[in-house]
Amino acid sequence: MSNAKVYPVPDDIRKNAHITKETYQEMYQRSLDDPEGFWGEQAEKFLDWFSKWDKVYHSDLKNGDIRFFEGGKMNVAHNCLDRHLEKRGDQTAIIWEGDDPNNSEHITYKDLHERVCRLANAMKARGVKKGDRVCIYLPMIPEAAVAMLACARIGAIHSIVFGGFSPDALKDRIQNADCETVITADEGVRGGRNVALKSNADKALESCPDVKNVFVVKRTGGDIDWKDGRDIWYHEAVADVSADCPAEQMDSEDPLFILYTSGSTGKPKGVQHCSAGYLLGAAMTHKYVFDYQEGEVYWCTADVGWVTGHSYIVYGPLANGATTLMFEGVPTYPDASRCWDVVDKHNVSIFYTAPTALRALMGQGDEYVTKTSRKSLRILGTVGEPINPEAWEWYYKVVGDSRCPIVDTWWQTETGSILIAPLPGATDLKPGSATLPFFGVEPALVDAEGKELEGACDGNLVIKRAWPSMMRTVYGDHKRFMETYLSAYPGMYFTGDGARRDEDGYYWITGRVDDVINVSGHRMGTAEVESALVLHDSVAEAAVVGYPHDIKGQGIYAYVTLMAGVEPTDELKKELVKLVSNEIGPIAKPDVIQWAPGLPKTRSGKIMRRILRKVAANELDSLGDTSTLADPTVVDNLIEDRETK
Ligand code: 6R9
Repeated sequence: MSNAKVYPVPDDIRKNAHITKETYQEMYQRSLDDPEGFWGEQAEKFLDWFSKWDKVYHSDLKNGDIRFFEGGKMNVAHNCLDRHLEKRGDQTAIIWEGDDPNNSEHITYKDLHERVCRLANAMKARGVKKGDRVCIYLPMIPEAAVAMLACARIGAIHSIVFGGFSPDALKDRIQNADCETVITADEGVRGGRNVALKSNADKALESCPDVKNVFVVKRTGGDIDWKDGRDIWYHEAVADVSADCPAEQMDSEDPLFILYTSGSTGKPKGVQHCSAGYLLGAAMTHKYVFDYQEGEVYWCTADVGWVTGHSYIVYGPLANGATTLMFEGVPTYPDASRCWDVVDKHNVSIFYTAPTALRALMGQGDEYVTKTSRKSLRILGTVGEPINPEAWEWYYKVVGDSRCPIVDTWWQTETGSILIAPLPGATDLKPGSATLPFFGVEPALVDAEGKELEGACDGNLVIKRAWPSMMRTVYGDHKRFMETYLSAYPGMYFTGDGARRDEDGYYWITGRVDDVINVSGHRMGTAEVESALVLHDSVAEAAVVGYPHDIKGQGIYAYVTLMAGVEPTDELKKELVKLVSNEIGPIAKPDVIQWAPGLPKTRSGKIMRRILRKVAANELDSLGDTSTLADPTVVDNLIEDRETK
């Protein structure tokens, strides 16, 4: 891959970009050499303060004590709304695109401000105050953003639970964070189907006696149960209160939100983020990584239930006074042109999505894309998993008409904002590489003993110093924070990912370290083998895991989803083995290929390799928790096919 194709920065992008090659180098160096000066300046430039901080930062990764702009007073909702009112009160803040293509809405900054103030007052009237935790269990409707900002306005800490999670998962999260207030809707709507939210919440709440208030948004008007005294119609609650609600003065380090995320062990942990540092990270990266220009429409397709929705639908764009598009539906409804239809309908300039969505759309054929205009598009982005060069090229050529740089953004729930990514006007692209670190981010690769590796190499990805939007703790469990992230390599943050650095200093994320396979002593990223497999015209998607092998230690087991209409044959298996062998080397040849009509994925679209490893190893009685899968029956089918493979 050292001879990977390079896509230089296009001239027209470079000319107007916020950051060019020269300014990137200069600012990056300064951010490491003079962090006090650098972060102080950025915090003044990007945020509005009620009063200044005492100290720019305190970073003690050994003890997990990280503070930025301590003593400074600010408010996140004020920064996302109030300060914009004078200049852009009548500008659209949120374009909401409903599941039904005939249903959309423009919400101005002024309107959003009023809605936020009203909900903030309605919560206050019900006793919600600074420091309280509020659970948000909503579909992708404007009220989700309103609820986040209303919490921020009064200093309550939100904990969003993805609308696709089960009652059990919701219950665990409400209990863990001791939430007394829940904001939900009667039903959600996705892909033409209604999703029961209130009834899920009711089930969860049977085991949550401490919940006193349940605000219910009327989205569909469907039938729901009602508990008097606890349940409140959202629209009635906000109609009853004043539209004036001063923003609480928060300290920079006061928590803004908790977001649960799964690790390799135990129950999901509540990743806790602070106010000022988090917002600075989200705002800076939104502006620079996407090269956001005044007046552009920006669309991130994530759900607000994931960190990407927090930072790049709501907080980053609104802090920058941008117009952010919020989409209720799915990319394949009513058909696979939907995303591009929406781009044309709303003149979207920047489009940010996940590789898994791209691969799915790629499998449907190019016509769904090419029949749309997409001429408003300027920048494309990806997030969530390594993007295989094949999907990257498709995104670049077919979606972007070979005009639009693709920013492959590496980051995590824990990092709060993008840490490694190209900047459109500054970074030449290599398909499949997240490229270079953002300002203030000092990545390194270490071996298993924690020894830092130099030059072009492979290793565990760590970050050597704190950055403003870094998580501050695991809610209620600082010990777990230390153990999970800061103990493996003392003094450094361990990402859990493996990466390769090439001779240009570019980073290539190879996937979670536990997804790396060791075949006859050779380390290999599952993503590498997957990328090779999907090069084949007949392959829509592939997932690769290691399994115990008598001679090699680990063998390579590949689950392959074929394009619609392709016959699975032994001949095709041979072709695929040969393809991988040609692409990477004989060492990477899959030992087993199993046809997989579907792959087990989380609701955020990540392939659950843990389960695939168990099926491959034939450890069928220890599959573990499958409740967070989007479609648990996929696993049964894989097990059935395994026997006949
Ligand atoms: C933002 C988000 C984090 C994990 C991360 C890594 C994988 C995310 C990636 C990527 C390769 C990218 N990941 N972005 N891998 N290239 N551009 O996805 O957060 O849900 O917490 O997942 O996702 O493995 O460690 P989260």
